[in-house]
Amino acid sequence: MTRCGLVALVGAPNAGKSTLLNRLVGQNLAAITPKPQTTRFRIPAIRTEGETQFIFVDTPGWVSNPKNPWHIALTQQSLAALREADVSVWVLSAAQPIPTLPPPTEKALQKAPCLLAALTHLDLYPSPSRATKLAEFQSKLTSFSFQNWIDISLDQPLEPFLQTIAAYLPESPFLYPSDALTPLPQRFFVGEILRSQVYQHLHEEIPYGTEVEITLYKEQPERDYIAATLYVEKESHKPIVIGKGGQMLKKIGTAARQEIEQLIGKPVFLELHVKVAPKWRRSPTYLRRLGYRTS
Ligand SMILES: Nc1nc2c(ncn2[C@@H]2O[C@H](COP(=O)(O)OP(=O)(O)OP(=O)(O)O)[C@@H](O)[C@H]2O)c(=O)[nH]1
Ligand SMILES: [Mg+2]
Repeated sequence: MTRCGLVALVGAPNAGKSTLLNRLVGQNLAAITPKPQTTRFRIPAIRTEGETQFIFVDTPGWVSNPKNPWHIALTQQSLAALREADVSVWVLSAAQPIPTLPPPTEKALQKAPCLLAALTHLDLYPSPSRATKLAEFQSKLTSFSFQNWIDISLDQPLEPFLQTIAAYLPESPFLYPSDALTPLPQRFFVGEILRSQVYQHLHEEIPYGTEVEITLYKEQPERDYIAATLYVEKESHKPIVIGKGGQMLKKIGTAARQEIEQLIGKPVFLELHVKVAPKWRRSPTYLRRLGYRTS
């Protein structure tokens, strides 16, 4: 009998959820940056091994002190992933303080049918303090019933983690073909690449206040044609994203185009526009348009 199920990767911003997702499926699907709130939507990614199919779901980091409807929409996605999951993995960074949780998230984690703790960033500690750090997390998080604690920092193998999860997955036929990687369309990942380039090239509030909409994705035999709009929150942000003589937008576009071409394996024509969506992070209408569920 085969096993198959949803495995939610949840946690605070910057905990290392997307890094773990990419390691688990051996592909750079989710954007990774040193800045928080890199992931904004749920990203399912599939790994099939023998009789087991894992459907991992990367999620946006939850926001402990939400300041706007966007923060709430981000947190809601990790809650939705927890509701659907067969196994929930709380990704905890040893480089961050023991996290505070938004109350609905705390409840959801306490109710999760199967909860695992996965520690990241322990590679930053030499061996005696590595064990102490792990013990410190275990002693502070006693109100949750973890089935297991696993160190999945960058220097650790993934096998013990995969074997533990496999044991908790329900018996079920596979939900996807065994060579499937993700049910999301390529244009979603094009948006991710663009946003990660915005994160890498721009600083302070700008990356958080920028969202990407792919407005046209035309597949052609020789060269795909993609048009995208970068929405910024304020008129004053527009010239920063565009740069002097269009230099910044050009840099972002060139770097993104190269990554997109690697992803899809053929040349791409990428057209970028910058528009102002006033205070989009506070506007349910803009949030819905940009793909967020606001209720
Ligand atoms: N040293 C070390 N760095 C790590 C580890 N895991 C992730 N990182 C780094 O931590 C930073 C954040 O990683 P992400 O995977 O983007 O974190 P995330 O939880 O997906 O963050 P959000 O999407 O913003 O919620 C990146 O700079 C990673 O390279 C780890 O185990 N050890
Ligand atoms: Mg992420």
